[in-house]
Amino acid sequence: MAVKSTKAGGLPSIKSTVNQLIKSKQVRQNMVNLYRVNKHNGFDCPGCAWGDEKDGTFRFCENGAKAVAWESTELTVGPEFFAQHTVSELNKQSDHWLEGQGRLTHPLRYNAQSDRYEPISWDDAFALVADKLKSLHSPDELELYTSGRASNEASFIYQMFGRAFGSNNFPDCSNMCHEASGIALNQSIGVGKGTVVLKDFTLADTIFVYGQNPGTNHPRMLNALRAAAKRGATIVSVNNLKEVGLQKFASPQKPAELLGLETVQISSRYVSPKLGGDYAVARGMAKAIFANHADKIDSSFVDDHTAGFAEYQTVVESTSWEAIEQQSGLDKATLEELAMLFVASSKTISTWAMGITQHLYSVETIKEIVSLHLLTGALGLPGAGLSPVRGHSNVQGNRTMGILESPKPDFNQRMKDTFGFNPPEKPGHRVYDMLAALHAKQSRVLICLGGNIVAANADTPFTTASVGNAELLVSIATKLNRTHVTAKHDALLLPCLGRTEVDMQASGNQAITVEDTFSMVHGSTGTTEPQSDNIKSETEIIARIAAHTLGENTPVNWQALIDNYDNIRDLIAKVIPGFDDMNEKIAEPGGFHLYNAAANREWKNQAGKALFNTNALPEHLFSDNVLARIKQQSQPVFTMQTLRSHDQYNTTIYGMNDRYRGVFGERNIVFMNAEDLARLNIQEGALVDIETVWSDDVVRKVTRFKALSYDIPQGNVASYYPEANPLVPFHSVGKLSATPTSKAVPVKITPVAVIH
Ligand SMILES: Nc1nc2c(c(=O)[nH]1)N[C@H]1C(S)=C(S)[C@@H](COP(=O)(O)OP(=O)(O)OC[C@H]3O[C@@H](n4cnc5c(=O)[nH]c(N)nc54)[C@H](O)[C@@H]3O)O[C@H]1N2
Ligand SMILES: Nc1nc2c(c(=O)[nH]1)N[C@H]1C(S)=C(S)[C@@H](COP(=O)(O)OP(=O)(O)OC[C@H]3O[C@@H](n4cnc5c(=O)[nH]c(N)nc54)[C@H](O)[C@@H]3O)O[C@H]1N2
Ligand SMILES: [Mo]
Repeated sequence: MAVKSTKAGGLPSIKSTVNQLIKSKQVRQNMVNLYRVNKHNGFDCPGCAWGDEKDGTFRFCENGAKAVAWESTELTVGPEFFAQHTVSELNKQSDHWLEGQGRLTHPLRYNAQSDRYEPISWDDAFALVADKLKSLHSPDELELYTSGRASNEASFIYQMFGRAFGSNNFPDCSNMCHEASGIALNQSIGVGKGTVVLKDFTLADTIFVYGQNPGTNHPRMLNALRAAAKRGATIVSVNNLKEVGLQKFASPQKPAELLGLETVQISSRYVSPKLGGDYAVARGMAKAIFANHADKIDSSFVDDHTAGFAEYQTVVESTSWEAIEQQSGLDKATLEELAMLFVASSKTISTWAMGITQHLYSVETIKEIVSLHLLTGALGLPGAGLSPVRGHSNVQGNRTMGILESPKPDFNQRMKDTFGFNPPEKPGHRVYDMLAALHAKQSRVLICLGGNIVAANADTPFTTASVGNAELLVSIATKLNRTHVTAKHDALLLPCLGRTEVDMQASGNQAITVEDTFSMVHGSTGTTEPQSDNIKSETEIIARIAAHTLGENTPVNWQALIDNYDNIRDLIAKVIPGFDDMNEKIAEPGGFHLYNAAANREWKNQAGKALFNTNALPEHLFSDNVLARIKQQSQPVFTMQTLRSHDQYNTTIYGMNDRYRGVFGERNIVFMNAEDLARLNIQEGALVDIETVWSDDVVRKVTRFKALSYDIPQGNVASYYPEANPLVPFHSVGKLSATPTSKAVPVKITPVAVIH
């Protein structure tokens, strides 16, 4: 059994933070950086999207510190490095090694003959992109990918450039992440975002945390949960495996807790459903509410604000307990208890993340969670509501700025009014469509505003082939990663500033803005001097590509936008609702909150009402043809989830440890239930091969993973992302979200034969 840590946070997390800073070889500047993180006049933490009161207090978390240290390393990779290594050689290195080489400092162009990245001037690079784009047969052959770190300013001009060029192909990391949340919330409550703000966590009586590991991925959320637990709020964790951070937490900011003298019990109840079983969990809770707590149904809220109640009641009551228990893996008594906790107060918040959104039925599952809130009216009240906890620090802002494949007509109208061109109306590509189009060579140019699509997406060989097909691959990046070394034809690697760095333009050091998971928009100003004069801001790179490409047809003076980002914000104010007087509003400490209609009980969806989920529970969590293959297997088939270790930021691997889960020095791990290990006759720590069971005949396999016993339901296993991505079939995506089902892959596990 992996020896787990017994609590999250505390002294080890401070030690680990400091170690990170020392290893980054820039201790002094890093301490200054940490001090300025998430403060007014400082920069927004490039870690997660959790919000903070921007009241000037010193706040950081261990993983935010890692993100800052990783970005502000003094190590660099310039032309000499690339002269020494061919791209094929680099592609043999690990993700950890590639990024660990340091910051990119020089624009580079891939030379397929020499198989090397070679220096190019910025002007030549921009001209090259412009020439290639002008040669395309159709704007649809261009793909514009975005990862969620890009600022509002960079995202806004990026989408404006793409639309002026004629494309709606804006795949982004949300397509692999919270897509289902946006779709489900838009349809059911008319706003694709969470309805609560940080303050609500101080008022809630009950907090349900579904499919999320905040101890690692949103450590600042633990402060909110800790405070809630201390004042007696009930916290219920619904998680497939036992996560230390959701059990006990010692705050690094409280001396007694830091010294290990005191820890706070976070969850008062912790249940572990089967993977994908949350739909049935929420359905079971609803069934128990109808049966045992009908008096807690807020009928005036239901009557005034919702539609579909009667059908919902019918479909819930007709779902059998047998089906609910079988699919959730939890028994009726447990679900009745959860229902009791849920109705105990209408000041209830539900939060969720990837354990909910990366499944076949994610959209429906979220609608079912929403329905519970509609029953008791736990929505649009202080201390009550829905909180999808976003990943990347500005992924929500990207969407607000128009990074999406199918904008609404009123957005297009405002774009037209502001810029004078007709934006394309045909829906563009999401990540899934983009990779399919590149695979089929229908798309020809891929521009990546950050991220690492090759390592991040499913089915690594398929994704690699797709990206390799790009006739021109343009990566705007801080560090070298797998995507860059996947280039096969022409490619540019354009080094950009990180959020911690000074972005000096004609009018001075530029602030950018971001939107956190609570829809708070605030400024961020870098404080570290960039490692090289040759690194440009994302905003400038996009503006120059746009200026070169659009030429005389340009709708704006790009140089003016580069000189002063206030000018970009003035344009945002014209196009995006809620951003009027943006420049004045971001000058306020803490920034401003974007109005959320659902939080005010106004329903902006088609029905004009909050909608109950009226779908029947699916019979199975895999589609029929996959199920047929599963049934043909002679050996047991497990469901695998792929998750993050404590030492990584998505595809960025900081280190090889996963402290809270007791794993050190390695990542090719599969966590299994001890009974399953015994059943397969696998010794603790033995090596196994893992192979996907799918409806096609493609072999998807990873080899020599170490099997460790863990507190996880029988039949379920867990492995780290991105190492396990080759196992996730490309076409295995959420029914309505097209998000890879990274938390539910059917696999068989075979011990590696030991050769004596
Ligand atoms: N340090 C750090 N911070 C991060 C990131 C990072 O990689 N490192 N990534 C950022 C990004 S982009 C995102 S989206 C978020 C991700 O934040 P999380 O969603 O917390 O990330 P995962 O590691 O994917 O964890 C999924 C959790 O859901 C549980 N789970 C999996 N499947 C199921 C299920 O079917 N049902 C239930 N009930 N539980 C399930 C897993 O056991 C695990 O605890 O974090 C953001 N913050
Ligand atoms: N199997 C499996 N796959 C998953 C997931 C999973 O849980 N399981 N999670 C999915 C999720 S939630 C997400 S969000 C995606 C993440 O997908 P992406 O967002 O594409 O990937 P990241 O790893 O966050 O991107 C890291 C790279 O971003 C670049 N970078 C870092 N900072 C900056 C910056 O400030 N500017 C620019 N331009 N570049 C920068 C660096 O070059 C770094 O290598 O992965 C998804 N993939
Ligand atoms: Mo994410």
